Amino acid sequence: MQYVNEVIATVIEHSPGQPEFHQAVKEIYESLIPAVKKHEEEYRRTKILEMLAEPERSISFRVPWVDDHGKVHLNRGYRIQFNSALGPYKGGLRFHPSVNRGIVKFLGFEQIFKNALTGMAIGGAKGGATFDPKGKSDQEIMSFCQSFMTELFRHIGPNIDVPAGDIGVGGREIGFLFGQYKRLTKRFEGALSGKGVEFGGSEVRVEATGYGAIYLTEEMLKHHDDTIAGKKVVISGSGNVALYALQKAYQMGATVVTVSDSNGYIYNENGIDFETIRRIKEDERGRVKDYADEMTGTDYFEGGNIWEVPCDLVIPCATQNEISLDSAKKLVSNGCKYITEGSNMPCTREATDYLKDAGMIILPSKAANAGGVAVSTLEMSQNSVRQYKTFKQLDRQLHEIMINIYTRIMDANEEYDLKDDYIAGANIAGFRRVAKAMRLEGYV
Ligand code: NDP
Ligand code: 2IT
Repeated sequence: MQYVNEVIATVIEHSPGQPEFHQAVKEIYESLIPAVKKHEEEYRRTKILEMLAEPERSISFRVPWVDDHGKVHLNRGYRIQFNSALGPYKGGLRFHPSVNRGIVKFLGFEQIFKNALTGMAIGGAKGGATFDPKGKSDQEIMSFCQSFMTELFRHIGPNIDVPAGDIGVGGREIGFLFGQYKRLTKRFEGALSGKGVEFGGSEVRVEATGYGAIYLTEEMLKHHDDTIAGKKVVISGSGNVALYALQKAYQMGATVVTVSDSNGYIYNENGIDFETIRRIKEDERGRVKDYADEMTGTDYFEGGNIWEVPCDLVIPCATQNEISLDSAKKLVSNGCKYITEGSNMPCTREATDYLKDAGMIILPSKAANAGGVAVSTLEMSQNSVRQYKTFKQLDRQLHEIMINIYTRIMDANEEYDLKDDYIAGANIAGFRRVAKAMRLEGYV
């Protein structure tokens, strides 16, 4: 479609050197074509697609800090406040050496549509830093987080922008960030989500992304007269999302045979034990290799390709573009039927196209990992009315939210006759809500 292609070309031209952002814009906008066609004149006139691809505000800043030996380090921090049509900016912070403007923009752009899909009152944002938390002491992490917040605090707040965790940012980092926010502003308020439950954090936030991914998978499988029980599952990564996807999949009767980190993967045909891997990763900050060293019957494959392991359902939970075209071919030839995207944009464009053509059923990250930001938003609500909800209440709410996301996707699919194209359905359902809010608020 000409309008969509023109916008994609302009976005690429105006954001050189940001391949992940280009990939996200191209994938989302091409899938919106049926919905854009319906309102082409209005969308062209109001430049809605151009507007959506341009962040409302983009902040980058220096983050100096001092290590345990007195050496000075310098990293770059980002916060990209992409769209506030639906509510305060909302989205995670990523601390990883690969972070750059293009990666933060792709994540922030995806977040607009994901947040819209939850049906909640949250805009889209993302942030992060080039900092590598791996191997750093708690004191060094605290020093970095305090320096990061010393700039960020002036840009955020419970009704402005509420950051949370992502790769490299978990409960420990959010605690240090929150402490510094409080010191600088004199305010004890919900300017961050993912806090410890002792100081305003929500039950179920730690589990939310992984659990939500499995709840959505269950809905999808029901629709295909199938169940999670009995499935052989490959999960990549061994961080927050991977661990709790593993736990919930196990509780529902599946066997998760792998998890991984950037060094390699572990395999056990009888399944990976949740409590052991959780202790190694969360309490001891260890590696997946430590699990294989401790548990007989588990093999460790240093540098191995996890996508070669045969399975029925694959749940990538590490990072973007972790599934290449070659890996997609391996998954299909090994008989894998379903993919639930835990990580954001885990497949390259070529991999996605191949998987679709091969008939693989894809639950896109925007829907599959939306449980995290959804419970973050429940944390914001609890903070604003000083309320505490129990694990059971929130787990039930999360489950309902994931079912509603599935329904929204199916409604869009039905309206545009998209069959089981969950990617297009999720994008269209999210887009429609944001586009309408932007129109009602006055575009310019
Ligand atoms: P964590 O930092 O807790 O875990 C990340 C895991 O992925 C680690 O095992 C890490 O291995 C691995 N990993 C990260 N980067 C790479 C890389 N470049 N190559 C290979 N392995 C890598 O992050 P999360 O679990 O929070 O996030 C995982 C994914 O889920 C991300 O895509 C994130 O955007 C997405 N997500 C997270 C949400 C959340 O609530 N936390 C919500 C929605 C989406 P290693 O330790 O070796 O680096
Ligand atoms: O990608 C994501 O949705 C997140 N990292 C979680 C964002 C949040 O605000 O909880």
